[in-house]
Amino acid sequence: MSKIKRFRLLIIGKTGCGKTTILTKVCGEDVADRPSEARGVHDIERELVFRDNNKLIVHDSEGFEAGKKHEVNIVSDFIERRSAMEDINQRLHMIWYCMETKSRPIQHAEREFFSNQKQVPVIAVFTKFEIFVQDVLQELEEATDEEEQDDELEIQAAKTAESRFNGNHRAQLEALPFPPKAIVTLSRTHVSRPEDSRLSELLLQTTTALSSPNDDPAISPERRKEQRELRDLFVTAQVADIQLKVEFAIAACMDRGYGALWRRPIDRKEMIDFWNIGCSSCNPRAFALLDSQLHQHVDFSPRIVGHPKSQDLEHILQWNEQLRMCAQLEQLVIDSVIIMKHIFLLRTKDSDVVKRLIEWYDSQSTTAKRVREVLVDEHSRNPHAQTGLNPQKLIALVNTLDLEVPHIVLATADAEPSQMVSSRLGLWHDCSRC
Ligand SMILES: Nc1nc2c(ncn2[C@@H]2O[C@H](COP(=O)(O)OP(=O)(O)OP(=O)(O)O)[C@@H](O)[C@H]2O)c(=O)[nH]1
Ligand SMILES: [Mg+2]
Repeated sequence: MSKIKRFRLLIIGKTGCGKTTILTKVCGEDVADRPSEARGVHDIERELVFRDNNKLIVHDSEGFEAGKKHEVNIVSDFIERRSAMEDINQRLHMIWYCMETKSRPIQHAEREFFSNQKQVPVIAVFTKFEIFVQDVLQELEEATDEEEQDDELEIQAAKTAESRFNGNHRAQLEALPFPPKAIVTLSRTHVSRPEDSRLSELLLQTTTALSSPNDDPAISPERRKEQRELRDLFVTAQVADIQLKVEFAIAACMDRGYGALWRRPIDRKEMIDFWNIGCSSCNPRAFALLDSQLHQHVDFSPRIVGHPKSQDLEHILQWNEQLRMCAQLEQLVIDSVIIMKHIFLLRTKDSDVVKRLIEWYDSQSTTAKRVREVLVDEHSRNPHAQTGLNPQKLIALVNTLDLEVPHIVLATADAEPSQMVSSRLGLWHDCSRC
């Protein structure tokens, strides 16, 4: 069991640059709605914890105004102290340094920040990038005659803004002694989906910054394991990017799954843990319930490739035996991950609803049929292969399937899952104190 319980993030940025907006999207909770997180209130020492997300702790700092040496010192001391802490749960794991994208060059405070070495990875986040593009568009409009089409100008403005940003902001930051691990631009974060605002890019870069390079012999196996756990914890904690959860869940399962080809029940720890619903370590009861329901309905379903009752059994029996087992495992993993994605999106806490959802997926879902079809097609092309598909192919398959609306009929007349029902059935408990 991992000893790391919460991911500790420091978010720095001048007031109004969009820090709370980013946090709200990443944590899935309206941080600004809570009185203690009123705009402009900052105390870097204060731990921001979230009601429904127990895997994340955030420290919020308003950054540095020119000439305020005292604030620079407070932040520097905090980072130095927190990054040296013995206890990994007290240690700082990541810094997002936010700046509003302006046409003026990088400020003195930023230059100073990235001139000192830190023991914690830093990602530079340029917010409100669309305003920067808008300013360039206005400039182009003023300089162009009426003939030019609006949409052509918009494309040109986006390109010009991008190249100005790369030539100025990015180049200046990258030339500093200790540049950020990554530079990400965000647009319309307050009103867009994570993939449109590029928030997904911030999450992806954060996981990359947490990964230790494979070829660095100076990193001990323990440190490497710790980094991996931190990265997985971050993927679990964030709720903005579902594709990232899918990717990590499938990659982790396939990594270990092929090693235990014959084993049933399959190990569903990663498949479940990344969704932060029935977490195996902090909520073992919920985990066991989900695990056993998935096992009952998915592992022995007649849908599974090679099931004795399936109509195409004769065809499947022509495949190499090892390949048959690989295809079965791939199907079990994909089925479980898609079901977890549905449970996550439904935000249901009712174990009866969960049970019905799993039954629906197994018996009626067209997505499940599609998954089977794709796997049979893929493997039929090379029936004598001894290995399964590349995990990237499985990830792409799941992430390109449209979400299907489940048809679930609830037993109770008052379909709204009530607090009482969920606590009686005991699937969930309040794990905010775990
Ligand atoms: N145009 C635009 N506005 C944004 C964007 N992100 C956030 N905002 C708006 O900017 C304002 C400030 O955002 P906050 O998230 O409260 O900023 P903050 O950094 O937390 O501010 P303080 O708590 O005062 O430090 C809000 O009105 C947001 O809706 C963006 O990408 N584009
Ligand atoms: Mg704020």
